[in-house]
Amino acid sequence: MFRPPFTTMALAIALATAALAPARAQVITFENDPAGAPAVDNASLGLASAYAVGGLGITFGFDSDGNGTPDTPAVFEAIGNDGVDGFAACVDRDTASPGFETQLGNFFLRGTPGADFRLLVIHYAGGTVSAASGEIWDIDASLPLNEQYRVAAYDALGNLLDTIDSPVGTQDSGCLNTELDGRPWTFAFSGLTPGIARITIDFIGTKTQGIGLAFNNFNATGEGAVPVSATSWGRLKASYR
Ligand SMILES: [Ca+2]
Ligand SMILES: [Ca+2]
Ligand SMILES: [Ca+2]
Ligand SMILES: [Ca+2]
Repeated sequence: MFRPPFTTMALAIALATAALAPARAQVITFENDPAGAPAVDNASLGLASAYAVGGLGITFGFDSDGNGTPDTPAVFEAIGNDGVDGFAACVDRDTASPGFETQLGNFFLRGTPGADFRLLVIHYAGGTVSAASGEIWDIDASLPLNEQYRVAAYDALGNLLDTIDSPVGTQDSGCLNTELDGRPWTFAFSGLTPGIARITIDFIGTKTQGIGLAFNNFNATGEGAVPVSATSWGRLKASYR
């Protein structure tokens, strides 16, 4: 039977969208708050405000005094230079290097800029998972001082399951940087038993000020899925008209 090209293309797009849907649902992109409302620049993500992923509740917060309990909310940060920002990169503040714009989206999660934030705590309520991944953006340096992060996974009893250290930023921030300026570094845990109940991110670089954390695309239940933004789909569909 003759099938017009448009119908074939529409079918292909529908199938691709359906195939992507489950993975996208699991990735917290920080484009929306846990209630589903669009993120707002500099707005706090409440310490008890949980993203629902499957039957789990995922919360984020900074433990700034090191007592084991989050006390300082994380903050939604809009891309671009808007006065209070999360990172400085070649193109502009809070702006992805070319080719990484879709991966960053329009928002990410940050801490309060300044001194060491101590610890970002990601907490799972309602169960545990064996795998998770996420992105830390713009790991660079203010030579001779550098940036580096340590990501740790713990079980429900507080036992350490695994640790992943980021690369060390060995080049200054800016356009001469060939490492991670304006780019993501992805950590991924997998196959962990008895299951991850808490993930922490600690700054372990040598910098003592100007330390930030730009966090994005947290896949709470699996590894390494990069979301396809609504904007990209819109453009893709428009290009086939
Ligand atoms: Ca994002
Ligand atoms: Ca801002
Ligand atoms: Ca910004
Ligand atoms: Ca930078």
